[in-house]
Amino acid sequence: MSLIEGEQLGELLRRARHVAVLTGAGISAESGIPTFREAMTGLWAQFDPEELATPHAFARQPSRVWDWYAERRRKIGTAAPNPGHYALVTIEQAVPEFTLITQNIDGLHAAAGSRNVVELHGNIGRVKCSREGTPVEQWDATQSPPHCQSCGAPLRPDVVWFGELLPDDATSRAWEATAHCDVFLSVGTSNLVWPAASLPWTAHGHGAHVIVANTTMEGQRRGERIHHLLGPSGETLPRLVREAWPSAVSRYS
Ligand code: BJW
Repeated sequence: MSLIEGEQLGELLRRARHVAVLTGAGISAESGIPTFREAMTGLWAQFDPEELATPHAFARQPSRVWDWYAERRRKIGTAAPNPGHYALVTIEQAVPEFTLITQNIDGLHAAAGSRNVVELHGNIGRVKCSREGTPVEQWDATQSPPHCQSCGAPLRPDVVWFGELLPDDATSRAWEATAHCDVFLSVGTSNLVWPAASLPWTAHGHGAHVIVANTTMEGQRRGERIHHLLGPSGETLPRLVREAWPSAVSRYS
């Protein structure tokens, strides 16, 4: 584990030229959105991801998959960003270069005011044709799933399922930032899903300091230039920002 803590991590952040951040479901937990893999509370405790978040599942049970996403879209629609999201906005405003790479599909980083956001796994607010991939603005909410008006194929959420490739543009922006940042912040992710899981260690391999913010050390690497902020990111990130920029005016202070 890192030997530098608190104020020294703040100093590290304050001196950074390019900060890259990878967020996962944990950063939105304090906004009331369940994570995926935590026993009892995670989304996957009630639903098997292999049954729902795959193209195969959608082909077999389109209505079940569509309804699951419709319910999550409704829940996300009532959620608001939390102090962890706002802390990242403050960092973006304070450092010369900043890239926020998220695995989340909830849109809460943009809602908080983050600007340079890379959505690796899509966005639940968008819907596309499952055959042609064309974005669809309006659909018949009484159907499950609704169908494409142009080709008749079922519509699906514009998210990345297991076995699917990540969007090209998001992938190149994420890997570019990862290779060039000097501080990489990994927030609220179990680091189990590839290729996103490789990003912190790719940054580390290029010489970056990696700060891991999570409620648990489970599954997280330790070593030189790897630092841990243990606790809910809605508390640890604002504290880190206050240590870096004591006078920062923000939504959470
Ligand atoms: C807090 C907190 C608080 C809680 N504060 N922290 C074998 C080996 C290696 C790879 C593979 C393999 N077999 C298949 C693969 C590839 C596969 C993969 O990685 N599978 C693994 C399960 C093994 N990956 C893919 O298929 C990807 N595509 C790909 O690789 O293409 C090339 C390829 C094609 C074909 C074959 C092989 C390769 C695509 C992955 C797409 C993932 N999609 C999902 C669903 C998105 C849509 C939706 O939301 O429904 O993305 S799955 C799900 O997991 C979602 C998440 O973005 C993603 C990551 O989860 P995340 O965010 O880390 O959440 P959790 O719940 O796991 O963790 C929460 C964390 O927060 C925990 O650590 C908590 O402690 C912490 N926490 N509260 C701070 N308050």
